[in-house]
Amino acid sequence: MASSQKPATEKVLDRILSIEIVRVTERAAVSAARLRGRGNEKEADQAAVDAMRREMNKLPIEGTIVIGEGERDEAPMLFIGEKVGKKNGPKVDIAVDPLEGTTLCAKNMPGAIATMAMAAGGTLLNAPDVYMEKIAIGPGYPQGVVALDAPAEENIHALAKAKGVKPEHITALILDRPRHADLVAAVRKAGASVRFITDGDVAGVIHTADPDTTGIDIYLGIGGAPEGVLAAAALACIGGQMQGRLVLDTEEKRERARKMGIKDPRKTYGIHDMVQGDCVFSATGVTSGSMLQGVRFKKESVETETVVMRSATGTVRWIRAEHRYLDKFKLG
Ligand code: VTB
Repeated sequence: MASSQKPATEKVLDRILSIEIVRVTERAAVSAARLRGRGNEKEADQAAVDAMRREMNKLPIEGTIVIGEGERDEAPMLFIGEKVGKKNGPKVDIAVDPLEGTTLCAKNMPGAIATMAMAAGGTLLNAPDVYMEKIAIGPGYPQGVVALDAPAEENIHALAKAKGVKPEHITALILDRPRHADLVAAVRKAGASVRFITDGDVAGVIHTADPDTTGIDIYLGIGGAPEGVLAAAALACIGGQMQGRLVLDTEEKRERARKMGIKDPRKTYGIHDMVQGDCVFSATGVTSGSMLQGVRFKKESVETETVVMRSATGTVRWIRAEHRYLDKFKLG
C-alpha cells in the first residue's frame, strides 16, 4: 500500500512515536540498571515499571496497556486495561515488559532488557499472562517452511533444506527448562545444535532475524505469552515467521482468555494475528547481552543502547545515547 493511502493513525504513529518510545525504554532500563546484581527481582522490576509509566504518561497518545504487568487487581501499575499517555493523541495499544529478565537483572547476568511495543488502537493481541508455545525463524524463507504443529525433526530438516545446509549447521535457541527435555532431544536427534538461554525469549526470538550474526536459525519452545506478543511486534517490523499458541490448560485460564476476547483457546497465531496494524518496537539493554549493551554509569553521564523498529518502513535504528542532564532519571 502506498504511504499516501495509509490510515491517519498510521501516519501519526510513524511521525511522533518512533523516537518517543525510545525515551520510555531508556528510562526504564536506567532505573532497573541501578538495581543490577542486588538480588532483588521485585524491586528492580518495580523501578522499571515506575519509570516506564512516568515517561509513557508524557506521550501525546491515548494509550491502553494490552500486555502489561498483570491483570488489574494484582498489578499496581501498567496493568492490562490501564490508560496511559496525555490522552491528546492517537488511540494506541501498548505491550510492555518494563524489565524482561528480572532474574538476569537481579543476578547481573547478560540479556536483561526494558521493552515495549505500540500499535494502532485495537490491533495488538490481548493475551493473558500465561505460557505460549512458540516457533520463529528469520526472513528469507518460503512461507510455512516450519510449523508449530510439525514435529521438531521435521522442522529442522525443512529449515536446513530451505537454507541449503545440513541439519548439523542449524542452531535452535531454547529456554533451559525441564519442560523442554523432549523438544531438546528431538532437535538434537535431527542433527541440529541447541543453544540454551536461561531467560529472555523476546531477544531470543529476535535473534532468528539475523542468523549470520547471532548464529541462531530457529527459536522453539514454551515461554511467556506477553513476551510472545512483544517478539511478534519486533518480527512484524523486521520480517521473519512466527507462530504462537496460548497454553490455556485450565478452565480458569480459558476464562481469563475469554474475558479478553479470545474465542478459540487453541488458535495458532501468526505474526499478523498478534500484531494486526502498524507498530513500533523498542528495547533498551539493562545488562549487556548478545543483542544490546547494558546501561553504563559514568562519572558525568549515563550511556544506553536501544534498538527501535517500525513496521511501516522496516527501519531498524540502533541508538547509542549519552545522557548528560541526569536529573531526568530522578524520581518524580
Ligand atoms: C520466558 C522468558 C522470560 O519467563 O518468557 C519465561 O523470556 C517463561 O516463564 O524472560 P518461566 O520462567 O516460567 O519458564 C521469563 O524467564 C521471565 O519473565
